[in-house]
Amino acid sequence: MAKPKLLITRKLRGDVEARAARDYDVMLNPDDKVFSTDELVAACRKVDAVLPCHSEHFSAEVIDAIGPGLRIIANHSVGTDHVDLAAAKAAGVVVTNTPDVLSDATAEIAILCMLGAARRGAEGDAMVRSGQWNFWSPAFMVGRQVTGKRFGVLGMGRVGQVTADRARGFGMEVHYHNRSRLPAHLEKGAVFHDTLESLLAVSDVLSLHCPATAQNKGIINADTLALLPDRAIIVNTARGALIDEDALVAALRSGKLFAAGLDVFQTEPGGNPALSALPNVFMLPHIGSATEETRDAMGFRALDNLDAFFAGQEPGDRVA
Ligand code: 8YV
Repeated sequence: MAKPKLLITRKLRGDVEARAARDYDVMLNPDDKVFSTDELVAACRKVDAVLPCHSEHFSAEVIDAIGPGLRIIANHSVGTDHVDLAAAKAAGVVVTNTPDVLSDATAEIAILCMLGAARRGAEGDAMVRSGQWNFWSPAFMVGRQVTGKRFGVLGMGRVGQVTADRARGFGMEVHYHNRSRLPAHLEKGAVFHDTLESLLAVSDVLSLHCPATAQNKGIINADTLALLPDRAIIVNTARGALIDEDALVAALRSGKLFAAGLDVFQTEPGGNPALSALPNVFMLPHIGSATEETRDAMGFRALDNLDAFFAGQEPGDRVA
């Protein structure tokens, strides 16, 4: 039987591409070129399945333009906001994601962002790197300590739960808001808040771990930032769309926020020059899941979903 035709849109690690080439008639992208929308549509028209990253956008128009040949979008990501799930469902295209396998890596980056923000990591690094470190004093580069502070988690899914575990390791008290309260064995003593407002009021550090659904877009804005304790710290490793960046810049400039640690931005790649201009922002280029181990695990998980689909089974991580 002919192998299913599979497009892998971006360059993945060697073992993942080798497994894909063994089991599929695979179209790779060895130069890691970013597809234009037209190129994405044209390439997807030639295959039964696509394994994309969050960098490829499957809007309703794109799904419609691809037409009936494409049977499954097996994402190499936990987030699926780059795919119009309703349109995919209506077109009979199955969609999967890669949950669980990136929770540890993303939690590590969230903690890095928190510490980088609290301890003025960007400022300190820039000073030493640029040769401008010519002074030391006990009053110099004083940051905020996270020990004993309240760690607010917005979205207590898998990444939120692991990040909360890591924050407990720093002696932080965990609070969270989620659509529903977790059972005690997952909550692990964290304080549940049934409203966002109630969580914000106690979050010395607020870490975002919710998906960028239409409802959540801009959930952190001038009104919600005002509810945080003065000199709070914001960490975002989820999606840039969750934050109104103009409001964030204003809160960082005014001192309402002590600092922010950001791995994601409204504009990616690129970021936001107004945020880059602020010394109290610690920034990374969307690398939450970028470890050797996790990249392999994400690729294999996406292939597991494809294997199940083409074996006539329900893929484990079906989201549409
Ligand atoms: C990935 C992500 O880097 O999984 C997600 O939703 O944002 C990141 O882990 C990216 O999507 C890789 O495809």
